[in-house]
Amino acid sequence: MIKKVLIANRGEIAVRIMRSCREMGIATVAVFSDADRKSLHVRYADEAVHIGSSPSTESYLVMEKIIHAARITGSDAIHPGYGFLSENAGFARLVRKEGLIFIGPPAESILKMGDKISARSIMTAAGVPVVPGTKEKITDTGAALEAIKSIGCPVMIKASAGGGGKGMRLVLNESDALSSINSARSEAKAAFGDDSVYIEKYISSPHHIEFQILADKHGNIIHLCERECSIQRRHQKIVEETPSPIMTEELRREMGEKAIAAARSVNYEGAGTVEFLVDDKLNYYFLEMNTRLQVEHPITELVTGVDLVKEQIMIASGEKLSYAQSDISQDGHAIECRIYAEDPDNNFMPSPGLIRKIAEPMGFGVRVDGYVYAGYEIPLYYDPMISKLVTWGKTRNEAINRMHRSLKEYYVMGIKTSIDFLGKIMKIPAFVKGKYDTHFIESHHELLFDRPDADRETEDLAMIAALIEHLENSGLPKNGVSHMNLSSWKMQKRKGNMKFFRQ
Ligand code: MV4
Repeated sequence: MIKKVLIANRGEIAVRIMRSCREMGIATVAVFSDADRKSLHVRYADEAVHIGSSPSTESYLVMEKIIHAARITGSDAIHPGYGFLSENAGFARLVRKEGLIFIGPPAESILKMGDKISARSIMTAAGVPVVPGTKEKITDTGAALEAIKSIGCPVMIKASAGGGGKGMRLVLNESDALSSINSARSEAKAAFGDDSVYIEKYISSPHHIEFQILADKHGNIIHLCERECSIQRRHQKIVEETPSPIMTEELRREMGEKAIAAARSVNYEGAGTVEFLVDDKLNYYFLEMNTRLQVEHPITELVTGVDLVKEQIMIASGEKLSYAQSDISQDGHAIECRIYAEDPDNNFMPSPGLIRKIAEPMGFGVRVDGYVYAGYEIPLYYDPMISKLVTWGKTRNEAINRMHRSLKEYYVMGIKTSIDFLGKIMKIPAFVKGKYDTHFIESHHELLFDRPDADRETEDLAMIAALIEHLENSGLPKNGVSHMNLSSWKMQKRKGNMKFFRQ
């Protein structure tokens, strides 16, 4: 029986996990760094332990400090969330060696999937299709060159220890092969301390589609259908949805079975995600498996009705899955937008700082997984994601329209955010039609990003001049009630709406 869980994470995911714990009657322990003293995850928890200074290498990544915090609070279990120590096999092992429950997969499963070449060969043996390419670790440049010649360009060079695009190079012509091999290997060496690579045939304009799976300690494994994650920028997902607009009933059944086979082949336990590339002819290929709860898990929860964190906790307690495969179906459609403290019109530069005011969307079919509040200062030490806005609709169109109105309701003052940028995505015809792939953002640059700075400044000046004139000419009524409320909120929401200034 798990009675108290320590959450070895911060921000929105720590709060998300605590919410499920509270519903299950489980006590929660937060850990926090200097920068997170006032973070909502600390306020939300039943207890909180300070674990060090702001850099994550001195707090959230220090295994011994997390274990110590669990000890002194009498926690039974540790939930790692995503990022930080969540896919660290050594941590999973250490937690269990200390007699605590790790709410996650066995260390062995993490290790097998963490080495991408080992994962490829295990998948092949399990009958899960992988992208055609090399089977052995390549550790010298000559062998890499040979492999590229025999597979034939275009190819992808990928780091064995990689994932998420690090140490990856596209080679279009054989003449570029040598320099790409060298740069991929040195990047891999610097990032992972391992410069071994493998080579795959390049799949052009693929979809990134992943399957959620749940596996208990009794050999039961189910899948909870797919998430379409093709809308991303530099390997950062921006918008995710389920069902995928390109999915068919038959393909879902087939890929779901392969995802289950993938999990079974590494003796998986807990919640996990099997990622696939899907080409325009609906051929699919195993890419990698994420051995953790993912950022975008809520869209699966909204259409299947399954609380994935509760299932993780029950699985870790040794219970059987509460659902059979036949209990799982998709009801309606869900979309997630990741809200970042970043400036999309300035190369997505992080925009940490004080949140002066905030109003989050509400209403039917709207879920906000966040952790910030008015008066909170977003630290510069961690990922600048401030929340995930998730909408549900009976149909895809309803989910899109609901997302659009929710983004319009979302108001944050004090920092730059990606909210307006996401609103533009909801209106792009290719998105509305569900006709997009992993090149979506770069293919719609014109519609998504502002004109050059010079233009913007001229327009800003014109608006400021119009506003000053308006303020000088309009005395507000004595009772203070006005149909024209020039609060900073409306100013912000009506930015660019010249009608407002001209009336
Ligand atoms: C590929 C590919 C095309 N062909 N592999 C990017 C992240 C990493 N996990 C794998 N990635 C890719 N691997 C082959 N053989 C294209 C990508 C890719 C991509 C994949 C998923 C989502 C977005 C992407 C954006 C660019 C490239």
